[in-house]
Amino acid sequence: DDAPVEHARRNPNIIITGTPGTGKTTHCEALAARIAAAADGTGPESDAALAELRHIAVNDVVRDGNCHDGWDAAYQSWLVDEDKLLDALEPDMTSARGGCIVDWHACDLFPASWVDLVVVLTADTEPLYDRLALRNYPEAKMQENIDAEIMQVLLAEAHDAYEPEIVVELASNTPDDMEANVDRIAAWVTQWRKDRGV
Ligand code: DAT
Repeated sequence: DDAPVEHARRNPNIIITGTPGTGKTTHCEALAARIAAAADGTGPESDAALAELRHIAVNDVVRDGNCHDGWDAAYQSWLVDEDKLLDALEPDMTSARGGCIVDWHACDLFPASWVDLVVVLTADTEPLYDRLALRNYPEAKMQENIDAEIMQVLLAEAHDAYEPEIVVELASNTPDDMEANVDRIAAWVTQWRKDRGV
């Protein structure tokens, strides 16, 4: 039947994903600043719904929670143990509070039941190349990431793993894009809570 299902979470869990360099960290930091302002009452009234959200930097969880089998020096990344990572994230992601904003360069590891919105950030080749060049990525890693972005790997991964209604693609080429994206995510959170009478 069509009876509405009571949602177990008070706040939506949001995955911010995208190829390295598309702007996940930058977007999450901007969101975290708005969350902090909403929580301490210095933000605009229109951001009130953000007060209970929190940013979980998955890279920090991997490093601090030892959710890896070491550092791959040639590739300059952790060899992530996904089972350990999911165990570390589970208490927050399945809590009644919810409201976890999680940024990671993959998304299909997260169980669909944990996820209310998947934001796939995308960037054009030119700005992405410039951003990755500044990081001094090894050539192979650079090329792999540029190729993955051109092939829209993350977008395909998100669409394979989650319902189409919860996957949104947002362009992240300019500071204006970022500002618009953060506004849009904040507005989406507000609407999500309103729809559920939170
Ligand atoms: P990620 O976390 O996805 O690897 P990031 O947030 O660290 O990416 O961003 C990489 C660099 O690009 C950083 O110097 C900020 C810049 N950047 C990200 N999004 C941008 C945007 N929409 N406009 C301009 N610069 C952006």
